[in-house]
Amino acid sequence: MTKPKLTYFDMPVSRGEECRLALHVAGVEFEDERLDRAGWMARKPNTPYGSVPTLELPGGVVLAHSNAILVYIGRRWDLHPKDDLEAARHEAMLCHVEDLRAQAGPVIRIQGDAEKKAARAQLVETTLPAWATQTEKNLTGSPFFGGEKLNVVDLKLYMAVKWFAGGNVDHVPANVFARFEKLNKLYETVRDDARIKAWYAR
Ligand SMILES: N[C@@H](CCC(=O)N[C@@H](CS)C(=O)NCC(=O)O)C(=O)O
Repeated sequence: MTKPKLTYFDMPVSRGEECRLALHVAGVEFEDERLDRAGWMARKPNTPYGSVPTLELPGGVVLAHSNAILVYIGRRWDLHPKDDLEAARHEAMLCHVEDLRAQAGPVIRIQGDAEKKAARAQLVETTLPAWATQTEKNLTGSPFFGGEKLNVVDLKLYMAVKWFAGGNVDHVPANVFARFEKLNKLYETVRDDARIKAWYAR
């Protein structure tokens, strides 16, 4: 094995997609392994933490947990600050996105129509604005989190906003984050970056 292998579901979303984007932006040639449900169930027991994404490196080490993978990619290919304190600030924001997923994920998985609608209304009125307000409080750079340079944290924030901005989540308006100007600017700047466009044009 000569190339790193990124393993995730065959979907352009969430933790797997942000790691793919990080490798792509870093200019790393990688194997983009995409599993279906059956493939995943067979593989799950042999992954480090029973979850994807994983990043297998030449030499056989398998990394797991999206934030660890992103920070590894960022450190190795200059998409994460070298300064320890600034790096910790970026890592806190990576955790903040995982907090959003921990809160919103279970709501999105609710099935019954009435219950789903009520839970998503709560998401729109409370959870998402509270999360975005905290995000903006810490978003001191422009257009990216750390200023003028795109880092892995920006890719993670981009995927978090894209989850809803795509307009694909019933009962959550696509513009739910639009009034959060700094976050929205970061989202649009990542979206319009030539490297990101090239990834989606493949
Ligand atoms: N903290 C982990 C969470 C990983 C996680 O929950 N991954 C989901 C997909 S996004 C998964 O593996 N789901 C399938 C399963 O748990 O069997 C990370 O950041 O990577």
